[in-house]
Amino acid sequence: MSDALLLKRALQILLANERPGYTIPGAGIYPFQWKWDSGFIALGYSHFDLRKAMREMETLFDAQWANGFVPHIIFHSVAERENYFPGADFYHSSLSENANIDYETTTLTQPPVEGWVIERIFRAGNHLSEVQEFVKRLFPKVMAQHKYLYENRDPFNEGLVYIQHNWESGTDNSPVWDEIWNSFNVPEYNFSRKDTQVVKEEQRPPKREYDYYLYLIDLFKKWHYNDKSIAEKSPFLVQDPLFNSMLVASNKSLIRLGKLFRFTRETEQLEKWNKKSISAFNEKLFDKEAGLYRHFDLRAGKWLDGLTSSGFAPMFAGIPSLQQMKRMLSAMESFSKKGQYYLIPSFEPDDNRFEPQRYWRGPVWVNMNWLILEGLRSYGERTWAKKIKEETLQMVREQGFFEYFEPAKKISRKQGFGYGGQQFSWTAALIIDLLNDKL
Ligand code: 9WN
Repeated sequence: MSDALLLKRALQILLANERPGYTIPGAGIYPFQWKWDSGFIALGYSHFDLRKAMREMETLFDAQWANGFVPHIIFHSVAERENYFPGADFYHSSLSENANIDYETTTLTQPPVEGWVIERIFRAGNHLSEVQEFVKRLFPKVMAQHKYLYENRDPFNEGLVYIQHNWESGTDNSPVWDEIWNSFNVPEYNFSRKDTQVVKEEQRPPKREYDYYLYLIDLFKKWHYNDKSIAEKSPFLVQDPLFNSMLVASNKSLIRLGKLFRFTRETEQLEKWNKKSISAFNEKLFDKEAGLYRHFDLRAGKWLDGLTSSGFAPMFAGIPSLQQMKRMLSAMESFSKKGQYYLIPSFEPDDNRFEPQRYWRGPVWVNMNWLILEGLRSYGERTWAKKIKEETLQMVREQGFFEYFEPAKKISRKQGFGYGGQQFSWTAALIIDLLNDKL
């Protein structure tokens, strides 16, 4: 497929997934607005329609809570209620004193990509007063989100924030969570899965894992979604390298924007937060032996077991030194299984828990590839960045605009399809970005 055709398809997908004021990640499987998806989607829009890009972000922040928290799903459409589980009635967000009263949302968040997304939108249209006004309007909202995270998700004041649920990581069923699930017991829940009606079971998390996901939310409900109680009592409390990288990268973007738009007090605060975050990040999460960053379990007081593509995300935020970055390249090489796999499988292929078709336990994801290649480029590692870019385009050409992808090149060539949702928005949005890129 030619680049022109690929671009045309990508544009068609984004527009087909557009709803009034927001864009769904994928029809059938994800019928509402998702937080970090909206960030990648806005980036795609910024190449051809800045208004759509700005609106995607504005709609997301309309659902922000009183304490700055930004929920991970906004259940805009009543008509789609029956098509996703767990929905608004499971979360029961009004149990929290901070919940948004105008929108039905979840009570979990997702990686804070908004700061750097807004900077990219600004760069795409900085000469336009409409875009400048947008930045001025959104800056305090993104700032409020960061304040929420630093004040409520960093109980030991380390500069690293924790996630309270696997759905907050964006990498839902990564094998790194397995040992947490093995550390406690939960009841069997009775519910009807919606995801497995549209995607094959072997590509989604098993039912027993969903019981754990739901149980955590039930615990939080009991505590009225109070972060202090969650930090004190919940069995799931993790410092995630992807989530924290997005926070640091967004801090950096806000610092640059804050200087331009004279948010002086905020810029000083962001600089303080970031200095602390970056040094804690390197001291606590970098695994010298493996050559990449790890997840830290605050409950057990140790790294979680397993190497994931999230461990490469700190490059996007400029966190590793040049020497650490070089070390990460050899880790990346081993994820490729001597070139047999497309870069970058979501989980280390030599680990016996690796599953090439199952969601975040092995398949390649376009958003992770995009973050990592942007990170490499910022270090001047053009060869690797280009390699990931080309492999990503090739994989999408062979398999289509799926949610996630078969890593084995041999199978990819023959099979002609990927996994999970089809006509997936962030895959389309980021392909638009890659095709517009000069790399
Ligand atoms: C739960 C929408 C989202 C992504 C996540 C991805 C998946 C949801 C689900 O889909 O998660 O949030 O129901 O499986 O893991 O990263 O934002 O695309």
